[in-house]
Amino acid sequence: MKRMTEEERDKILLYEKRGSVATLTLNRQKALNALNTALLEALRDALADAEADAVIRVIVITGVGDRAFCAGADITELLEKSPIEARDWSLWVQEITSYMERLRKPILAKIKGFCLGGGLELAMACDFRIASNNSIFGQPEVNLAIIPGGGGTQRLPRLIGKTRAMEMLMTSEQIDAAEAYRLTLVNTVVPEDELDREIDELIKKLLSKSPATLGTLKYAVNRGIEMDLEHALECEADCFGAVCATEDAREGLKAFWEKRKAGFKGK
Ligand code: CO8
Repeated sequence: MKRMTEEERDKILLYEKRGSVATLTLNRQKALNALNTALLEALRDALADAEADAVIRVIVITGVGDRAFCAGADITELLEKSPIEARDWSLWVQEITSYMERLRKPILAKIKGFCLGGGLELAMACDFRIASNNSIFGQPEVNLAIIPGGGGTQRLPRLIGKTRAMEMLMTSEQIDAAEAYRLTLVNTVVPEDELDREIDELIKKLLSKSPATLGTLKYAVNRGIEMDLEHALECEADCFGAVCATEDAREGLKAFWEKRKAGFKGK
């Protein structure tokens, strides 16, 4: 597949680094930020850049404008795919969402407006979903006589339970932010004008922790949750041992003992 130039990527995805935070903004406002291949490629490349940049400690994914975080996969592009191409594309999208879960930095979805189909699949691969009260969530694929292909059939039941997930998937029911919060599909719902402040407060909390510890914690949760309990607990113990070997853990434990604020270096 042809690699995009930086200039092309800048148009379809806004990628901004400020201090320790990288913000990736889906920038297809006229198409309600629908995910086409070019946008997904740009997203994957920006995530890889943010992962490799040691200064970056938190990643925020959002959509441009007030109407949509993302209205799903680009339907015009889907029309052109043969069944084999569709299967390969689904696997490729799943690789990106699985990569987001493996990436050892917290990823926050900042959601306003529609968060549908592939958009919800993208949000579900993030570690936090912070939504404005005008957000709408759903997996409307069956209305198009297709099914989710970016992890929705698996991550939705894992996040909210099989009963309501099956209902949302089969009926294409769209739910508002309050219901999404009730189902624990999102972490927080706030009025739109408080969204930035809410995100900033969360980022502040995350930046006060050891980045190495948060990375290992994310790994333990995302790896362990797919294992049987015996192996998951072993995975947790391995991770526990690994963080205890860090300078930050030494500093954290020592600072508690010395009744002072810890200073973490990410080592
Ligand atoms: N793809 C392409 N274009 C879109 C999409 C989309 N998913 N959604 C909206 N648009 C475009 C519209 O075509 C329209 O363009 P134009 O102005 O040129 O006609 C523009 O965005 C604005 O949309 P509407 O005029 O429809 O705005 P409304 O306010 O009337 O409706 C809705 C908003 C309800 C969000 C409506 O646009 C809609 O239903 N969109 C489709 C939602 C949908 O079905 N999403 C699922 C897509 S399939 C999918 O995601 C499968 C995932 C598989 C793999 C994972 C990939 C990441």
